[in-house]
Order: sequence, then C-alpha cells, then structure tokens
Amino acid sequence: MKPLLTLIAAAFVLTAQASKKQTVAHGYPINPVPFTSVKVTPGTFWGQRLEASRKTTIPLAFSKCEETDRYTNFSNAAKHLADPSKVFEIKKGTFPFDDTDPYKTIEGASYILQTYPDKALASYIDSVLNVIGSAQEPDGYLYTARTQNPEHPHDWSGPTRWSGEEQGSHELYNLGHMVESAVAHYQATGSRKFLNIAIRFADLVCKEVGPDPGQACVVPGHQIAEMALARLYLATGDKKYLDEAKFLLDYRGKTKIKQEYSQSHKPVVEQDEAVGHAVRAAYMYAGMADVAALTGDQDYIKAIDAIWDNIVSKKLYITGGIGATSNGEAFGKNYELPNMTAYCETCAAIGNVYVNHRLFLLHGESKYYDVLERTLYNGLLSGVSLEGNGFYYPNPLESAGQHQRQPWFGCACCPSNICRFIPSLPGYVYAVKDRDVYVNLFLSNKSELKVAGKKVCLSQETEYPWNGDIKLRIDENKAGIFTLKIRIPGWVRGKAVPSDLYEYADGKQIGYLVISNGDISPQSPLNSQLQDDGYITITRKWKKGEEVQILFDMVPHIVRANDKVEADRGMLCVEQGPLVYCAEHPDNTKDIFDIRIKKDIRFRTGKTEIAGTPVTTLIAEDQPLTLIPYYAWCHRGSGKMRIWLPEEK
Ligand code: FUB
Ligand code: ZN
Repeated sequence: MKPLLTLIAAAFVLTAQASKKQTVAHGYPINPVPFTSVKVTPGTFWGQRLEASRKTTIPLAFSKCEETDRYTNFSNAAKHLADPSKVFEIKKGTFPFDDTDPYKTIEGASYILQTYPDKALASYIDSVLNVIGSAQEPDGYLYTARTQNPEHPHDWSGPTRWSGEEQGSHELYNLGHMVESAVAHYQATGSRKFLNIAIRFADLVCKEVGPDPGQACVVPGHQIAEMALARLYLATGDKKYLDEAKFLLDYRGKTKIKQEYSQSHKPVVEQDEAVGHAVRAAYMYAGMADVAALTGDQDYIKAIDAIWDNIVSKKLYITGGIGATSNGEAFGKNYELPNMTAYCETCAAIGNVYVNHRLFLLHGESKYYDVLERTLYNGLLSGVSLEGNGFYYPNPLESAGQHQRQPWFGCACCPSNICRFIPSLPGYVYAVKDRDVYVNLFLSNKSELKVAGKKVCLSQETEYPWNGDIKLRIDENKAGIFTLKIRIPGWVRGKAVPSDLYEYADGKQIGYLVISNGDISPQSPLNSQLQDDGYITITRKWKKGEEVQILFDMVPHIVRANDKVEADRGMLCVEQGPLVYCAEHPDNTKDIFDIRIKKDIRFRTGKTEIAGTPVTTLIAEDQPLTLIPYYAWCHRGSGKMRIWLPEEK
C-alpha cells in the first residue's frame, strides 16, 4: 500500500475440542482463541511456516530422535526394568533431558494432528508412546538417564532420585515437557495413552517432592513443571497438581541451592530483575502467571510485572531476543546487550512469547503483544530456516561469518521447541473477553470464535508483514452486539518498545487508518478512538459480510538504542513493520562492517526470493546498500551480517 499519511480517515482455553473435556477454567480474565479455531491460509507468510513445520521440521525431528538414540534410551530402560541385571552405559555427550526431544516433537505433531488429521502420523506417535511407556518404572518414575543404569546414572543425575534435581538432573524438567506433550496428545486424539503415563509420573512427583517429612524438598533446577502442572490441573481438575506447581514456586529460594542461574537466589515474589539462565527464567515467569491466574495470587503478578519492566527497559534485544550471554545462557547486566556474542537462545525467544502472551491475558494491554510480535517475527523466527530444516540455538545480531544453521544439535532443545511452537502459532491471533474480541496479530486466516457463548466467524486477508493492508470480515455473527478491539502496533504508534530502551530516530509518523464498512469520511471517529490500552474499538451489531479495513503504512523506520547500551552506541538499525532488517553479505558488495547509514536514509523496496520464499528487501536510494529481514539471514552461505550499522552524521 502507498504511505497512508496521504489518506486520512478511517484459551489458552485449551482447544475447542478440549474445552468440552476441560473441567477447570484457566482463570485468566481474557480467553485466547485456540489455534484449532484459527485456520491460517495456505501459501501465505505464516501458511508457509506452518507447512514447513508439518512437512519438514516435525518429520526431521522424529528422524533425528531415531538417529540419535533418543528412543533407544527408553527401550534400554525397559530392558533394565524387565531384567535388572541388564544395565546400559550412559553415553558421553548425551544429556539427562534427551527424553524431552521426543516429548516436544510429539507435542508439536499433536497440534498438527488437530488441524491435519493424519493416520500415519498418529500411528507413528502411538508406536513411540509404546516405547516411552515401557520405560516407566512401576511407581511411575520415568527418567531414562537413571533407569537404564541406576548404579551409574548420568553424571548430572545425582545418586538417588531428586538428589541432583537442583543442580542439573532435569527430572522435573522431563516431567514438565512430558505433561505438556501428553495433554496436547490427549486433546488431539482423545487417547489417554500418553496422558496416563504423564499422570502416573506427576502423581509420583506429588507424592515424593514436597515440603512434608519424608518428601524431597527440592524445586526444579530447570523450570517448566510449574506451567505444565497448572495445565495438568486444567485437563484433569485434580487440584493436587496446582498445589504442587505452587509449592515448586513458593519454595524457590528457600531450599539448599540458592543461585541466580536458576532464579533460586531469592523467593519468587521478591524478585524484580530478570537474572540467570534465560529459558529457565522465562518458563518460571510463565508458570507464575498461570498459577496466579488460577489462585489470584497478587504477589506473583506484582513480581512478574516488575521483572517484565526490567526486561523491556534494560534487557531486551531489538529482535525481541533475551539472554545476552553464553556464560550460563543467561541474562546479562542491565543494558548489557552485545551483538555478535548475543546468546538470544531460540528457546528463550519462545519463553518470551509465553510470558508476554500470559501478561496480555492478565492485563489486556497491547504493549505485551508489541513485545510478542517483535520476538515472533525476529528473534524467534530466525531460529528456524525457511525450509524448516536448519536451526539456530543462539541468534546473534551480528556475524563475521562464523554462524551457520544446523539440522540438529547434541543439545536439541531449540529444534524440538520449534517443533512445538510453530504449530501453536494460530492460537496467538485472537482473544475474547465477554463481548470484546481482540485482534492481536495480522495474518490471513478464517476463524471461529465464541463471543458470549455464541458463534462468530471472522476472516482476515492480508499480505502482512510485507504490506500493511488488512481486511477483517465478519463471516457469521450469532452473538449480536460485540466490540472489535484492533491492536494498533507499537511500531505504528511510534513506540518501538514499551520503554525507552529503543526509540525511532527518524521522526517519521507512521500513518494508519481503520475503516469500518467503507466509512472513510474524515469525521469517522475510529482513529480518534485509540485507547490507552493500544486498541481501536468498534462496537456494533455486526452483520455477515461487514468489513473492517486496517491500513498501516509500511515504511522503513530507523531505530536508535538508549545511549546506555554500549554495544549500540552511535549505531542505527532499520525496521519495516514488525520486521527488523539486516545487511548481509550476498546482497552487498561493500564490506558489511564498513557500511554507515544516516538517520534520514531513504529506501525503496525490492522483491527477492530467499530459499524459495519471497521477501521484501530495502534498497538504499543514495548508497549501495540492500537490507533483508533478519529472520531470513544465513540461507545463502555463512558470511558477514549486521543489524546495527554505525551512524554517519
Ligand atoms: O537444560 C535444558 C535446555 O538445554 C535449556 O533450556 C537450554 O538452554 C539448554 O541448556
Ligand atoms: Zn534451546
């Protein structure tokens, strides 16, 4: 679309299927519309990513689980259980959380099954579940790093159950991923096969891990069990899982190991700064939000609100990545955001999406989606290649050519997390509260929502993020009067992030226009109705066929970091819409590290294909410089890449 300043006028409700079986409400004041109710249009930006996930990423991950003995660990454990004289050496270079790769891949595949029923896939998963189930000890314990060889378990496992948990055994991490996956599998297939395995392990944990005499009073060395147990409570209605999740949070900082690395340096409600391992931290904040939503615990909310402020004001990369340093895969100090050595683990970006989504569901403000969208289109998407078969673990903002995507890793947390995240993406588009329908992400889809218990069908047509024109249509409305709340992104409102960490340096105002039913009269009140929460609201008795057009100018925007960020001092970066751009070697004859730009640099857009996928490039008008979207970097061989470019005054 042309610049718009010229044109001024106008659950985690689990899933539709699962919600019938769900016995408990999630407690958030806002209900996300489940991904099963949002059908993304094939061939579009996200349609391609979903297809790559289904056709390439998930089959690849399953094949890597076979190739790298992930399943053998389960069958070895089963052999030991059948004949205790048989023990199996734990191989060097393996991890005690290798069991989670099959779990996470099954979780992603289960989401896929809900949208694309596939008998062969369902039966493959079933066969994997036979192997997984065979490794479960009679009392429910399932942790192959010990069961294969109880006398000589993995070095990190500790000599007895739970004794190594706070250092690195990952027993509770394995439980968490198992539960997340088992609930997804149950919702997708209706089969309790995996759920029953997970329930038996969870029941054992509730019995053996806790504050009472005879229990192991430990908290997870790596969080995720907190949100998983909250999810198991939702799926089963059994409150002991919620109580266990709350114990795991409330005892953090009160057990033997106290360290920032695993956020156990102090009780969670006293924490106000994001520290330590970034994935552990983000999962913990997400778990706190889930438990707070279910219990009403205001102290948790106060703590995560403060931590979120700290992240967005001092510890967030322009890509939405978090975790600045490879040392401990951790958050750095305030404003410590190096570019070439940026860690920005893909899993941490996924965790950042989880946290911001949950804070939106608690508070209903679009600023959380501004961070979520920035993370999604940049720091998260860069973690998987466009073909779906190459992954980044760290996602640096600058490269001298030393980086290359890999088809898998010894520590495969990131690829398997991509397996489960991408298929769940449609669940982040809409949300509903009473008669308010939040339109949070812009992508072509057809959706079915429940508004005040009644059916409402919506569709979106758009080429976003390449183009800012979005057509939102009411395809059916049995709910009568309701309010559409349309998110006006921070990048449109001149607020790069909800803090002073980054600002737009070019003084440009991005035009936008919301037109309801073709009313483009200058008196149209819609644009003046931008609320403090970041939404434009339109309330009416919507009729079938009525349309809202949302038009955002898609023009390059120049960003400057807060001067306190030493790594970005004197540098500028270029964005367009939700996308952060970078200079990469194949498009530029000049050495990337010699390029300088002015804050009033002018670009025209170009089109190219990277890995067979169309992308919009930015071509400088007055100097030889072409930029591509950051997420698409390193598809054409390793070489130099840079997001932040020195400013020429
Ligand atoms: O410890 C399990 C996973 O492995 C973490 O989330 C990643 O950071 C990697 O260390
Ligand atoms: Zn990871």
